[in-house]
Amino acid sequence: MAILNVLNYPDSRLHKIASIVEVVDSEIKAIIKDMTETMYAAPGIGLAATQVDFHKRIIIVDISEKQNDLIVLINPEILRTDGFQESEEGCLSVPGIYEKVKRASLIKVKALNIKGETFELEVDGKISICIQHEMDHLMGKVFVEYLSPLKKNRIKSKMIKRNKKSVAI
Ligand code: K1U
Ligand code: ZN
Repeated sequence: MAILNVLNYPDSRLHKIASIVEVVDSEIKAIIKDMTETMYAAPGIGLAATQVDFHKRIIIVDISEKQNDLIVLINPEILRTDGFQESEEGCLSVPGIYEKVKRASLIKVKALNIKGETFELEVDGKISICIQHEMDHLMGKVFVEYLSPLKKNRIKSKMIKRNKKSVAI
């Protein structure tokens, strides 16, 4: 297992569209193991393959406090949504920035698990927000893109300065 590098916003690789996983083979299982280690080490409650520069439709989420309730979603598809909720989101690719985003309240999702079996999940609350956030990453969308151009550009400038500093150190 390995801790992978998480891409920092702004980075053009965060805007790539992930492709479908054709077969859940050993390469896919290995990247999922590494993503899990990376998410738990960060720590985070979700991670999309896009964020570790692997452009296949894979996301993982675990909103439990004890990091013992991992859900792997391969080729996730939203089947149904209901209602709206607004809450503060963070992102491992935009560290230290938390902003309110409006999303669907309830989602019904279909995906493959790590064994390549199809399953469905109907969730609301925090896990629903997290899955929607991670699915956006697979489409090349970072949560700051929901904000006003003014807020988004302020965050972008802050991140560029911060990224330059961390390269210099
Ligand atoms: O970068 C990511 O996609 C992960 C992100 C997931 C997320 C958080 C909040 C709302 C929507 C999606 C994070 O995990 S940021 C870190 C975070 O929120 C957190 C970390 C440790 C404990 C509790 C929360
Ligand atoms: Zn994110």
